[in-house]
Amino acid sequence: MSSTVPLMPNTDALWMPFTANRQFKAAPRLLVSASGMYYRSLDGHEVLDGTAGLWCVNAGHCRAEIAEAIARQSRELDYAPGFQMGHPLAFEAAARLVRLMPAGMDRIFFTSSGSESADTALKIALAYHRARGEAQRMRFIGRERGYHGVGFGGISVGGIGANRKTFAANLMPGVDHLPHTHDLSQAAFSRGQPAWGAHLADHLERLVMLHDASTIAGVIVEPLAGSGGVLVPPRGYLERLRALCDRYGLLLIFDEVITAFGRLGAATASEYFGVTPDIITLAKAISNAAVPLGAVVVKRALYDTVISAASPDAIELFHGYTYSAHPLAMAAAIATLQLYEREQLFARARSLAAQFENAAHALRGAAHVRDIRNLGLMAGIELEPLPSQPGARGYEVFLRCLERGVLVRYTGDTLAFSPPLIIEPAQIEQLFGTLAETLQSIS
Ligand code: PXG
Repeated sequence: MSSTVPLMPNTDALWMPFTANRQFKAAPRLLVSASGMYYRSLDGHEVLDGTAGLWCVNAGHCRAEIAEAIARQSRELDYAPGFQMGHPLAFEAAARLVRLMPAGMDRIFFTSSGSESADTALKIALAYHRARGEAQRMRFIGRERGYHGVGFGGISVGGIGANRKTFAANLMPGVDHLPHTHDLSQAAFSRGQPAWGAHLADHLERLVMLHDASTIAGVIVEPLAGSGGVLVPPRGYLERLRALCDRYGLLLIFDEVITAFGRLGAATASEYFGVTPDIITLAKAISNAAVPLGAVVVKRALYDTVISAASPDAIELFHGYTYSAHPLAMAAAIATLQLYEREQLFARARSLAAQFENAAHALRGAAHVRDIRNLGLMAGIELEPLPSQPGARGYEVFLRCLERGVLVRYTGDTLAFSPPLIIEPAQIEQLFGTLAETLQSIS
């Protein structure tokens, strides 16, 4: 970590994302370095990272192997065009990624973010149906409280009202939504997957009746919804979605931007739940967030269908990004995947999950807590909102925890925990212990 003390910069020029800019700039919170489980703040405090950045730094911060791979690559090949040209690391990264994916899902399209992955997945689904001669399958079914990034495709299938309302007039047409699965009267304080709620998948059947299967391209859900408040899928729910998609010829897209790479103790949520979709979107921990990177994983049959529908010399999919398979991102991904394997971090997450669950659920009965949800190394603790001030209590708890040296996320009044998978048992206790103290101290 740097020994010189950085100064508070002038904050005027930056328009910050998903941030209350004026509130932040009145009292900025700056992080200046990081290592392993900890950030260091501008004012010199260590902060335990209870969120792996934004659910993305699964191997912990500033890992030397990843940093070195990026530095080496930046000197050797900084950039190579990805259209009609290639470089070896792109193929190597794709091949390595395939080894972690469910059997048969072995074709990879690289993007630079989860938002790009979501929009790419939707476009691939459309291209697939068109290639099969069913171009009229253009509708998508998303889910309330779902988050699929901030592209127009992603906010259209997404189900977070605040992210949609400003742009409502220009959302993608032909989108409908399943109900979310959150119902405190039925499933509050469930440990792991709630026993209640599998029947909510049957709303897909209702939507198929309404729109007709022949107009629907696919269904996109997060297997476990993160940003919407850590909503764990009810037992049997994903299985039912899969069966209905099969029955009606709909592609099932799992947005695994948060859930992949060990968060649940397996390489993917698909593997963890034993439900294989047709398309998986990835980002975040794919490169340990050290360089922006996303990917879309598709079943071989989908790839083959799209590829073989075009004449042999033709571009099969008119889609891609300047930074698809960027050499630095490829180097970071390869080093990251090697690190996950060498340190067996997915198994580590699995072995810590029971302690994590117990530590989270120990807050049952603490002041203001109205629900606790968890799976793997992910937990959501939902607080009673302050009267007519939704989100205010979540924000206050976030601030007070930060003062106590622990970074948590809040989404509305739900606190979200998703630490790096290298977390130590004592740090798990610190995480939830700090929250317990904080809850006791606020009104
Ligand atoms: N899909 C899912 C499931 C996500 O969680 C995205 C897509 C978009 O990824 P990009 O890389 O375009 O941001 C995400 C991102 C939070 C939070 O605290 C969550 C995300 C991003 C920022 C904050 O809930 N998820």
